[in-house]
Amino acid sequence: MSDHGTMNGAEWLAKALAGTGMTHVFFVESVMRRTLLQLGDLGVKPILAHSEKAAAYMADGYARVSGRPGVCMAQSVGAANLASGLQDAWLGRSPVIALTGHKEARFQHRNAYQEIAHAPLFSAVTKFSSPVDTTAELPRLLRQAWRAALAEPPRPTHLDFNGLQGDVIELGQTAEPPVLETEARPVPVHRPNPDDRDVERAIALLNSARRIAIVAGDGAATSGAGTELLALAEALAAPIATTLGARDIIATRHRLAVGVVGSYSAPPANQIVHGADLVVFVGCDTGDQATLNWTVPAPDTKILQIDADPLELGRSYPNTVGLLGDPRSTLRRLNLLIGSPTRDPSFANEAAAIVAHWRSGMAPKVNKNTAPISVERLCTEITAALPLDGIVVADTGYSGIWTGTMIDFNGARQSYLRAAGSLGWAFPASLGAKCAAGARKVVCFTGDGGFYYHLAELESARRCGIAVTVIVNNNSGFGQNLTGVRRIAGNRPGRGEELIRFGPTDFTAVAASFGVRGIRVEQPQQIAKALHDALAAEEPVVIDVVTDLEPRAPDPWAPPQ
Ligand SMILES: Cc1ncc(C[n+]2csc(CCOP(=O)(O)OP(=O)(O)O)c2C)c(N)n1
Repeated sequence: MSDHGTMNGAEWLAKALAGTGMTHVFFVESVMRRTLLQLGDLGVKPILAHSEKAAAYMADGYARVSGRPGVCMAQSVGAANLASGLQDAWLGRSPVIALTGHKEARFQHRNAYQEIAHAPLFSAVTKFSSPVDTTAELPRLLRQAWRAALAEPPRPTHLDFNGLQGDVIELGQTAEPPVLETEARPVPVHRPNPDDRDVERAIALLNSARRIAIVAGDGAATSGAGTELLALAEALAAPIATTLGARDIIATRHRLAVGVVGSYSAPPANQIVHGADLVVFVGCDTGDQATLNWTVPAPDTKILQIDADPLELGRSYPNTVGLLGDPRSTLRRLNLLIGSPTRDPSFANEAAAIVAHWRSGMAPKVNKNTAPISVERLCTEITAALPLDGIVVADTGYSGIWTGTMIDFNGARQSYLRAAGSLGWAFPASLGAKCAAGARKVVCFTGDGGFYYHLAELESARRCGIAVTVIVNNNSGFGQNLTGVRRIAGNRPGRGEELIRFGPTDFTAVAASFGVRGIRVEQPQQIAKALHDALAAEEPVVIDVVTDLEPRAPDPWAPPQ
């Protein structure tokens, strides 16, 4: 602080961020060195990543676990890489704040080295993006970026600082207090309640339906609405399906839980939701993944939809009664009004029978006791080993389907984070998640294809002491894509496999070269001990599980054409 009660931009930024309770930021050198040093002095740990995309994924994992903004930073030429890493945070509704530098005005429009326009790069992946040209503007613009990131729906925001390294802003002075918010709150920051008239319509609809299915989406999970969801489901004898992102919202073994619905699912949930005469979407984006391309439920199904974002109400299903409100608050209100009606339990019983039938059909794979290891067995072992407050971070593709269908969660303090679609997201995201998780254990589940993307972050994990357990489902290829490639290649043996096969690679040797402990698992009997040892360790551990490329993850049930 100078004599005049002012401070430079670096000090302001560091104090403002530290004042929010943030514990880590994620970056690639060369950016905002003064700010990063001051952040370190204030107890906020700067995590140096090996690529900007990984830094963005780390900030995303941090944000998803903490419910608070995750911050990532890159210099001008790294901005495009950083923006590409925000795609998953955008799709996954995660409050990531990206800070970049850009060259000063005198460099613009004259072939400046290493620089293209940043605004177009960030326009598709942020809901607020602004240049910050002077230190005087920094406080209000950072407050705006902060509020916008947290506002419903939470999504990335971006500030582009004057100076290649954002450094021009760091030098100017400001007299504003370094404060970003009046009260530190996680998402959802506000919990609005729906209009009385809409609530009346909703109650009438619920009372008139016989076969009600609930679909809890990512917004319901963010809202922490599990208890209220179960209460409504019990009162209505309604099975609960979830999106992949809400897999952890209720105990997955609860008798009303029917699993993940949509395209990354096992058959029961689709079949059950499709058989409902009223579907209650709670905090669900009703996108193609959640609805199997808008076929589950069928397009003309009666819908009651609860969402805190008015743009979501009726977006994909025309026959919708909408309740604009926070899922948890809104469900509380509905529960009070609905009371304990006498309901016919036959739809819930039907649903439970479908789930039980599917589970018994999976038993041979779950219990498979020989090599090659079945992924269903691996997932069941993860269920058994996961601490009561453990966190699973899953990559996209089969990693999402397998973990979302075959790992069970207790509906209490266990968490499940999944990639919103970007292959390779899980490993860096798990590192960020661990930074926010404190003593909670974090398990990353990735295929070898996904793990290859950001192998270099093994070095970051070791250097920064980020103790995650990385489970690599090592089938030496892009397993999920085998079916599609074979279809195009005319099912001729071997044809097209060069499009999807890798390895074989021993990821324990890769890990060892980074100074990270590895455990190789080739037999199903070795899984339990490997998980036990890795989870007991206070260091990162890679469990390299050798599996086979051929087995297929569960296929979703689709309605008859
Ligand atoms: C950035 C990106 N590129 C490509 C894809 C397409 N894709 C989805 S799953 C997948 C294969 C994943 O392979 P791996 O991680 O080894 O898991 P496996 O399917 O073998 O279990 C690919 C290429 C994607 N989702 N994201």
